Amino acid sequence: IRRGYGGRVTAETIPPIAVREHTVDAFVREFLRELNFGQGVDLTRASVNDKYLAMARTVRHYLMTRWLSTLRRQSELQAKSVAYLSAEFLLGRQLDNALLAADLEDIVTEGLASLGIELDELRQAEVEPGLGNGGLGRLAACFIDSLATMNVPCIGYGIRYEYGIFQQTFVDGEQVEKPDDWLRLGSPWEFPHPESAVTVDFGGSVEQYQDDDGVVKRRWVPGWSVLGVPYNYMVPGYESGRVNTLRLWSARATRAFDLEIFNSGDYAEAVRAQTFAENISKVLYPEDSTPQGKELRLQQQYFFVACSIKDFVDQVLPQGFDLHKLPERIVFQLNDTHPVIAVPELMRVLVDEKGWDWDDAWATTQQCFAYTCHTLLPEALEVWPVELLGRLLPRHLEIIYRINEEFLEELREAYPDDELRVRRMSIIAEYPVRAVRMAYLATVAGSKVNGVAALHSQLLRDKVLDDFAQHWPEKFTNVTNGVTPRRFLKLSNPGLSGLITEAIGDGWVTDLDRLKGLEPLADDAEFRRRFREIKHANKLRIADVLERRDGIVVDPETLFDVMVKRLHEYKRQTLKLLHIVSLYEQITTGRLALADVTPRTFAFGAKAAPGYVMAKQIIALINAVGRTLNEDTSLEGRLRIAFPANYNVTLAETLIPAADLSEQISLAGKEASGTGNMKFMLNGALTIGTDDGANVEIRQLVGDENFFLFGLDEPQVAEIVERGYQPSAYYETNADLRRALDLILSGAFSGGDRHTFEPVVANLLHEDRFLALADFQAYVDAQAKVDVAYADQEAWTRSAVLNVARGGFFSSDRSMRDYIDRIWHTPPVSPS
Ligand code: GPK
Repeated sequence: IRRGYGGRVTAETIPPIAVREHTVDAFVREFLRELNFGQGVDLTRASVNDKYLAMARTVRHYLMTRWLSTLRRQSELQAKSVAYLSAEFLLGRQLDNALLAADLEDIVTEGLASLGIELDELRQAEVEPGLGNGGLGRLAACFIDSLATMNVPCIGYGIRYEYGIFQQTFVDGEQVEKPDDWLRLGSPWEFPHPESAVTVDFGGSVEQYQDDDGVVKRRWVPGWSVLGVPYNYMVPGYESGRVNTLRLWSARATRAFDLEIFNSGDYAEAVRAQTFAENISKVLYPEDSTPQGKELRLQQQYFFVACSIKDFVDQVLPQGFDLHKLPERIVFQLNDTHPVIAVPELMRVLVDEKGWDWDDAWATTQQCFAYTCHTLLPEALEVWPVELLGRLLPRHLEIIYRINEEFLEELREAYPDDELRVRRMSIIAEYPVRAVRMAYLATVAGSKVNGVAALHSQLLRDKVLDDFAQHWPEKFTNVTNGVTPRRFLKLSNPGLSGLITEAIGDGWVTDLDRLKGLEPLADDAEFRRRFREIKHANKLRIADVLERRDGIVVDPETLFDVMVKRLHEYKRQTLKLLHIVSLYEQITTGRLALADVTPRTFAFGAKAAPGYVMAKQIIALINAVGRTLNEDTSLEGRLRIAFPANYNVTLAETLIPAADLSEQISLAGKEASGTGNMKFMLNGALTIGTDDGANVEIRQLVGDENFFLFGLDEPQVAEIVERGYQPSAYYETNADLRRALDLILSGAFSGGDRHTFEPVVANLLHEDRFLALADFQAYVDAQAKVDVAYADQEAWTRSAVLNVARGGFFSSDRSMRDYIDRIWHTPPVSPS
C-alpha cells in the first residue's frame, strides 16, 4: 500500500492484514472476482447495478488495510476520541469520496475501460444515503470527513434509517413525497455486525430495593426491549492513512416472531412484535427546525444513544477500563438536542448499573458531554412532555428530576432573591404541559455549549440561553461551521480545482487557507478568463444534468441565480419569488424594457416538511410562476425558473459549482449559520445576503465590495417586532410590491383561479412572521446592483476569484480545529 500503516504490519509483530496491490491489473482481477464470485454474474450478463456493486466492494477493499490498522492502533493507544452523536448523517454518494481517499480514480477508470465499462455510468447507479434533512445532517458528514483527514480518532454514532429523507416529486407543481427506498438495490458500503447487537429497554416502571449493604436504591424494571444491530461505515481521511468509523444502528425485534403464535395460525399477531421493533429505525423524521412531539421520535433518540453508550463502554473500551477515566478517553458531542437523552442514560449506567454514588457519576458525566445548538427558532427547541417521557423512560425521568432539583438548589444559592430567574431556568417547563426542556438539560450537563456562527453564538448568549450564559459565562463558545473542501470543491468542481492546483499547488485540499495565494491572480486577466471558462463549463454540465434528470431546459449564457436549501418561511424563498414576479409584472406592463433585463436563470431546490402546509403552498407557487414565465415566449427566454425536484447532496454537487449568485436571504437573526453559503463562496459565486448566520463572517472576509448586503439587521428586526410589525403598510406604500402581490392574487399564475395562492399572499399581508415585505425594497435594490455588477464581467470575475481566495476559513477542517482547541481536547494521533 502506498500510504498509511502498511509498513508497520509485519508478521513478526502482529498477524498480517491483507493488502491490495495498487495497479490496474490488480484492480481488474479484484473487480472480476467481486463480480463473478461476489455478485455471482458474468460480465457479459452483468447489469449496471451488478457492476456498480462489484466495483464499490472492490474499491472498499483498498481502504480496508487502513481501516483495520486504524482500529488496531487505536486499541493499542487508547487515545481520546470524539463520539459524534447525531440523529442525522447526510453522507451523499460514497463512491467518488472513496476513490479519492484510496487514490484510485485513474486506476479504476483505466481498469474499467479495459473491460469496456465507463466509470461514469457506474457512478450514476449509486443511490445516495439521505440519512439527514439538511444542514445539520450534512454538517455531521463534513465533520467526520475532516476528523479522519486530520487524524483525529472519532466514532460517528447514528441511526441506519431504512428510509431516508423522502424523495420529492412534483405533481401539477405540488410536492408529493415518495418513500426513499435507498437500500433496495444493495448497500455495498456498509458492514453489518448482528453478532454485536445490543439490547435497549423501554417502558415498565421503577422499583425500590435494598442492595447487599442494606442501602435503599432505585432501579428500572423495563417493560419491553429491542435489539440494536450496528452497521459500520468507513470514514476515510484524505491522504492521512486513517479510516475512522461511522456506526449506525438498526432496530430488530428481540424475538423475531413468536413461533407458537405463528404455528397457531395467527400470522399477523406473530409478526406484530417484529414490526413494532423495526419501526424504530424505519424512517428519518422529515423535519427541519419544526416541533413535533412524536413518541416514535423519542424512541429513536433513546434507541441510538443507548446503543452507542453501551457499545462504547462494553465493546470499544478495553475490558476492565476504569470508568472514572472516561473523560480522558471520550467526549460525546451532542449534535443538537436529539441525542440529549444520552445524559440521563450515562447517569443511569453509572449509578444503577455500576453502583456509583450520584455525585461521582454527575461529575464524570458533566465532563463527558458537550452540546451544539443549531437554531434560534424557539419552536425548534425540543421539549418532551413528562407524561410521555415517564411512560417510555421512567427511570430517566427520575434522573432528570434529580439533576434539576440539584441545579435549582445551586441557583437558589446563587440568586437568593430571584425566584423568577430560578423558575425560568428550570429544566422542567410547567406550561402548557409539564415537559423536559432538552436544550436546558444539555446546557446544564455539558462542559461546553456552542453555537454555529459568531452571530448565532452571540444571540444564544444574549437571548435564547441568556440566563445560563450569565450563570456560566465560560461554558459558552462559538464554533463557526465549515464544509469539507474534498467533496465540495475538489470532487464537485474538478475544473476549478485543477486551476487552483495549477496556480498554488495541491496543498489547499487539506489546508484551505492556502487559497489566499489566489488573491493576486484576481488581477490577472488570463487567470480570470480561465476562471470564467470553467464557470461556463460548469453551467453546461448542470444544463445537461437538468435536461436529462428533469427535462428542464436552461440557457448557460445567463446569470445563474441559485437558492437551494430547505423550504422554510424564515429562509424566505417568497422574497426571491416576489422579486421575480415583480420583474415579470414590470415587463408585461411595459414599465421595464426586455432589453434592460439581465438574462437570468433562477434555480430553486427545496424540500418542504410533509406536514408544513405553508411551505408546500410556496413550492406550488414557485412552480406555478415558473411554468408561466418559462412558457411566456414574449420573455424571449431572458427570465427562466428551474426548480428540479428532489434537491439532494448529489444535485448540490453539480448545481453549486455553476452558480454566479448565491441567495442567502433569511431574516436576520433566524439562520443559525448556513453552510450552503460557504459552498457557493468556495465555488466562486457572489452572495446576495442579509446580515445573518455565517453571512456576517463571509462578508467580513470577502469585503463589502464583493458581497451584496441588504435588509434589516437583527437589532432592527427586534425593534420593528417590538413596535408591532404591520406588513400591510409596505403593501400600501410600495407600488411594485403591491403590483406583484396583486398579480399573484389575480390568478395570473393559477389559470385565473384567485383562491389557489390566496393563503400565501394573505399570510404575507397579515402576518409575515419573517418580515419579507419589510425587506422587499432593499432586496430589489440589491438585485439591481447585481445586474450592474454582472454587466462588467471582468470586475465580476475578480470578485468571484476573491470569494474563492478568501473562503479558506470555511473549511470544516478549521471548524474541527476550533472544536478540538475549545471543547474536545483530542489531539491528532500520528498514523504510525
Ligand atoms: C438547524 F435546528 C436545526 C435543524 O433542526 N436542522 C438544521 O438543519 C441547520 N439546522 C441550521 O438551520 C443552519 O443554519 C445550520 O447551518 C445547520 O443546521 C448546521 O449547523
